[in-house]
Amino acid sequence: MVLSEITITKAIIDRFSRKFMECIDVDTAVVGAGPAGLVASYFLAKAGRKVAVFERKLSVGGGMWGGGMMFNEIVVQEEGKEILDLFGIGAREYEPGYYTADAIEAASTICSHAMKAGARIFNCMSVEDVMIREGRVIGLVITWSPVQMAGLHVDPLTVTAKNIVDATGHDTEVLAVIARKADIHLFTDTGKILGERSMWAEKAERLTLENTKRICPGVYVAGMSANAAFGGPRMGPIFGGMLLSGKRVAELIAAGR
Ligand code: 48F
Repeated sequence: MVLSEITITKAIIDRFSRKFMECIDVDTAVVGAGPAGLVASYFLAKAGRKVAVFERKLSVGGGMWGGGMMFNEIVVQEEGKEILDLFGIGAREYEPGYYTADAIEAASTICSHAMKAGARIFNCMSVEDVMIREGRVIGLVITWSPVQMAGLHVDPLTVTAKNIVDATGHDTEVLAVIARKADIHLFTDTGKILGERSMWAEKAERLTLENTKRICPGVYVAGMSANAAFGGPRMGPIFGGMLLSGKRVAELIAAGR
């Protein structure tokens, strides 16, 4: 068989276009393919929801690959270990209640499970704005990340979603654009983003779960974004809260809460 470059080109454009077309109106759009976003997309897809994940970077996994300060091991406490076990990620007890896992195994395995469950992930796509109708966020405005990076003057495209998950980590990027551009009152004490506080692992891990919730009509927060939105502290390279937050947000969406 003689390989044709044109067939290769057509195959990629054709397959990608179909995949993308299937995701321009979804049940849930997850912004950010870090640990919280990936776990959320796994559970949502598993529950039969049509879910698309938009990730700014070329790679998925967010802050997980680098473990702590690029020592590529993560720590997970007892509560979060159930998620590692579910995905078959090797966890070793370090001291009672503290487990470690290889950061590369964790990130790649969670991503693989999310995709095999049916989630679709679009890397190199950045969410730069939202669409709002009658006080509810109904969709995302997306562009290619390299367009943003190069500062090119190119108009974006849009996707609609019944539910949006801001899993963008420390910068709460979806909420930030809502706060900047819309009159929507967030379900926080002030109605605005409260902002992340300094490192306190114990408190932060607990609060991550509490703060995982609907933050305005159409939008949920998960992972570090949830803590930053509700004024919780950061926690550093312990990941149980991130994993459980992804599961929690999927449960809330499935229950319509
Ligand atoms: O930062 P990230 O890993 O968020 P997370 O899932 O987990 C936080 C931990 O990694 C760590 C921690 C300890 O547990 O505190 O920081 O809450 O992943 C967020 C992802 O969102 C992407 C970003 O590139 C990253 O991969 N992202 C951020 N803004 C956008 C975005 C955007 N506007 N559009 C698309 N993707």
